Amino acid sequence: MTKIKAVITNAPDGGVSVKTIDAERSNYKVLLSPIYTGVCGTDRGIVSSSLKFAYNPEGYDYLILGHESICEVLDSKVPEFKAGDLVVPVVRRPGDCVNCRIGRQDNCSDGKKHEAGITGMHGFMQQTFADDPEFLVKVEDKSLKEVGVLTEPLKNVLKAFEVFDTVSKRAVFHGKDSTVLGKNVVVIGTGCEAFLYTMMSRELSFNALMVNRHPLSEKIMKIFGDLGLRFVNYAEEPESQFSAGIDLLIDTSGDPTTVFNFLRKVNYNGVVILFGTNGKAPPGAFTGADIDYIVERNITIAGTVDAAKKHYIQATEYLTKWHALYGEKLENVITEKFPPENTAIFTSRQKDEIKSVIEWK
Ligand code: DN4
Ligand code: BGC
Ligand code: ZN
Repeated sequence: MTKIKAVITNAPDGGVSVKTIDAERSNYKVLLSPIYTGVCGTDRGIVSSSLKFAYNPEGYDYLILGHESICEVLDSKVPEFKAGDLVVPVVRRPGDCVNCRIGRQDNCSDGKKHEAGITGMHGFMQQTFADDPEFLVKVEDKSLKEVGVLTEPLKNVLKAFEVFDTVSKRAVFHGKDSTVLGKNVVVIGTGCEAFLYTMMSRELSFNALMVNRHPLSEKIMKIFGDLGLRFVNYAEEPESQFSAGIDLLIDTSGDPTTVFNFLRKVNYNGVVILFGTNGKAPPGAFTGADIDYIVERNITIAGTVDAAKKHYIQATEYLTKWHALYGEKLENVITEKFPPENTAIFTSRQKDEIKSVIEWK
């Protein structure tokens, strides 16, 4: 048994804290230590209990947090990995349904999958942990030691674009030149996932715009501006910003009122991707006229969660490309690094935050 530090929640005394636990670390295939672990809306939802689906692993009265991680291999007993490799562990672990059995536990059909740091499985916010090679994605580019922590949130975006590709085929979505040039994506929200959706939309040649209901700080405007990303404060900007309509609407806010306000601007054969979740959002008014609008325009609304291992691999490839293009400008998206003991970061978004991470020394 070794004593290790872990960030835990869901214990009988509530909240979030750092606990020293006894851990068995002699029987492993790959032994890992985290370099950075990201904190996101999901972690905060678990800690505040607004996300009702989180639960502790069997036999435990607490849950070790952490699902966004970049780790170093400490030791490996399998040929695929060696000490010093950079890896990202996969969040979702398969149950026994047909989707889980083909490596698509992101589309689990009976809810019996588990998610590290979320549902029934300890997460990656612990000084060392063991994992199976099947659930590890190698990050070949060693310069991604920092931004590699964005692999996990970016994999969700890649799956969402796969969903978009599938559902947009019901009618011709592309332009006459076979591209999406001139097609408009609006991303609701300005957090890390919204940022990654906007980067990816632009990568795919869409016109991409991030929106929020308030102005952004100078610091965040500069980070987005340096990366050439566009933002509109919809509470102040004129409607003309959206006069060409929206071809693909992506929501990261989980706010029904905002989603339906923007949905009313979606073009014929448009697609709406619902991604943000917010159990505490006030109900929105959804009318018969809204149903008419959606029906008459063949609008597709698709929810999407998680992603498959192939999306993690694609995410490392895009991060390698973007890091080579933007360097420090991309690194600035990691807006602050905290020690594990700073548990206040789990209670609310930090000022000027895009991605806050825990740094494991
Ligand atoms: P986040 O950093 O909390 O981002 C949420 C963003 O939505 C913030 O920028 C909010 O702005 C913004 N927002 C809230 N209300 C509105 C509104 N009415 N109009 C415009 N913007 C608004 O969280 P994240 O980026 O880590 O994740 C985004 C969401 O996706 C969360 O709800 C996660 O639970 C969910 N998520 C889903 C999956 C999945 O389906 C994976 C990861 C995350 P402000 O209020 O902070 O200014 O697999
Ligand atoms: C993770 C997903 C997970 C989801 C659960 C997200 O933060 O990125 O992998 O499925 O939370 O809602
Ligand atoms: Zn997350």
